[in-house]
Amino acid sequence: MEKRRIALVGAPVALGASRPGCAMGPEAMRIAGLAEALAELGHEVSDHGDVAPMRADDVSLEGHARHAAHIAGWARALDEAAYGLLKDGRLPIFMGGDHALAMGTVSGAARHAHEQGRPLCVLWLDAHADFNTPTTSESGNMHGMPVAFYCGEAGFEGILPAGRPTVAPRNVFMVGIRSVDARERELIAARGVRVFDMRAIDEFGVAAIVRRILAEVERIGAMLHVSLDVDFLDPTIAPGVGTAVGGGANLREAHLIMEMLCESGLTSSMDIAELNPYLDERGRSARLLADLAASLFGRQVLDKVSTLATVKGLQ
Ligand code: EXY
Ligand code: MN
Ligand code: MN
Ligand code: MN
Repeated sequence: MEKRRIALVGAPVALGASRPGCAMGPEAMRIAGLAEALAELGHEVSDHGDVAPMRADDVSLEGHARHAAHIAGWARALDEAAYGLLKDGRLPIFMGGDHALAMGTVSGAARHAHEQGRPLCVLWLDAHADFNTPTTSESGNMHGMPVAFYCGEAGFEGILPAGRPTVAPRNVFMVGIRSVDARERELIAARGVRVFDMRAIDEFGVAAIVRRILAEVERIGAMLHVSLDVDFLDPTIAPGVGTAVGGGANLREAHLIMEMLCESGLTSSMDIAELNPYLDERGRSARLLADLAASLFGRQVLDKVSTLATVKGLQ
């Protein structure tokens, strides 16, 4: 694959979730050797350290949104970080941090794409839809709201300057979904978000689904932000997460998605969200995430051409 200028950025957002621990995520990803794994593949890798939240005392939201001003400060800082790094020709990987981080990272990516005259697509790998608003949320946890935010739903006014580019809901592709609140379900259906739940994975397989998504991204000439929530994976392989839901993606499905993303060359930015090292088992979730990121950026066990030739020889 083409050699990329990859920028690692820590985003230790923690107050979007109710269980503490996600603030340790970036450090765990560093210890798991993410930078080294990517550099070994020939990419230019730089670690930009951890982002700090900006001030956003001016923000107060109607409804139920815990720590709204603090999360707004993160959204502002991460929007700037994503936008600036992309503009500089880098491929940022944001190491979370709970998923509220995507309010900023995706908004920054959408702003950059808009300036390039291109749409932004988002591949949202998650057990959850994260499409609540302060009005619909039962928990008030803002890590359940980032997609609604960057798609421009009402209720988040004042977090970023008015008029910022949003993501068209039909350009959001959710894969692995298996836990959606009642009012969230109505919203994602009404807005036309494209959802491939676990049932779809079981029925069609991840290859058919991802092929279709990538063909659409290519067709519309979009940039692609990949947002990987640890709870997309089955908790038996990735226990280091506070919102585990059984029946998630297995190791082979997750690697296949990463390998297909790699072959497409379409990924322009990425989040690794919700890693909670306090709940992990001796770093195994962090190591798995580093392995998956390495697959996305070119690691393969065997050369695909020779593997296919062997398969052909059997026919
Ligand atoms: N839908 C639930 C809520 O809004 O509280 C659960 C959200 C979990 C969010 C995790 C990060 O994906
Ligand atoms: Mn999530
Ligand atoms: Mn989730
Ligand atoms: Mn692999």
